[in-house]
Amino acid sequence: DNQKVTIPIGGMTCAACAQRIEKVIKKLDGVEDVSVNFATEKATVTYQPQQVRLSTMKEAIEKIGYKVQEIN
Ligand code: 9UX
Repeated sequence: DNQKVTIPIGGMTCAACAQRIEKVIKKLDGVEDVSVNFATEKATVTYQPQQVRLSTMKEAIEKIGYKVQEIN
């Protein structure tokens, strides 16, 4: 079954930042849906836990220059 997670993201300074992040997360195998909200500074991701790890998403976000806060 898929899982849904909310990832708090720091460092977004415009709405296009949210779109940049959506683009890199969407590219990961196992990610089914992603929505990044600039106003709330959160990404909501639906994914297959057997195919993609949270740490992989975190790395992808940090690689393009944003910060990931604590994930529960
Ligand atoms: Mo525009 Mo948001 O370069 O980083 S996408 S401020």
